[in-house]
Amino acid sequence: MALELYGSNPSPYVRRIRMLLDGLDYTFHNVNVYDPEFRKIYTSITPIKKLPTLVVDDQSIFDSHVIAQYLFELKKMPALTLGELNLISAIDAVTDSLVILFMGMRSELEVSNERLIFSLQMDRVPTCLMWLEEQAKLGAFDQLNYPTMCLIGLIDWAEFRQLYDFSDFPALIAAKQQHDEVELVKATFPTA
Ligand SMILES: N[C@@H](CCC(=O)N[C@@H](CS)C(=O)NCC(=O)O)C(=O)O
Repeated sequence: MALELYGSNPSPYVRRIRMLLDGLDYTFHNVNVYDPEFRKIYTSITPIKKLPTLVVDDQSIFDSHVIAQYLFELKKMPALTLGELNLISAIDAVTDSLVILFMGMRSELEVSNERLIFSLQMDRVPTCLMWLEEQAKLGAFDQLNYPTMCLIGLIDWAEFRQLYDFSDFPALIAAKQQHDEVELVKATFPTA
């Protein structure tokens, strides 16, 4: 079985999959999803044209959630609980909102509370982080499990891109820092 992962180095959605792929033999294609030439090729791999995509022999698997489900089954790991899925949904909500704000800036739009699309994201990010902060205090991220990999991906990416200051959420920072020295975490840290 050949596993090929299409992703980029800093992407939070890709990093969680790279961590989950630990122990499996796979090829990593580090690509630029915004490059028009690459997008032409990528159409034949995924119509969604987002990262990550995992190609297993001739089968493409789109979206980190479906890839994760596939890898959980492949590695015979227990299915995620509803509580864990909620953690991931809240982390994804923050990630998606920061992506929208980032794309707004890259598109040279007015990224402010005056624009509905951006004010919705600016409202969602702190409420999700406050909820996640409470979960962190309860120990939700003490193990280096899949939700924790998702959290690490979010915080390191947002800091790498200078998109968000997490200092109002010390329990989340502390939860992430518990795992900073793990080889797998260090090996997948975002780089330019
Ligand atoms: N729900 C998707 C989100 C993936 C996603 O947004 N990936 C970003 C990179 S971090 C991307 O490919 N963006 C390109 C685009 O939106 O066209 C997943 O979980 O895989």
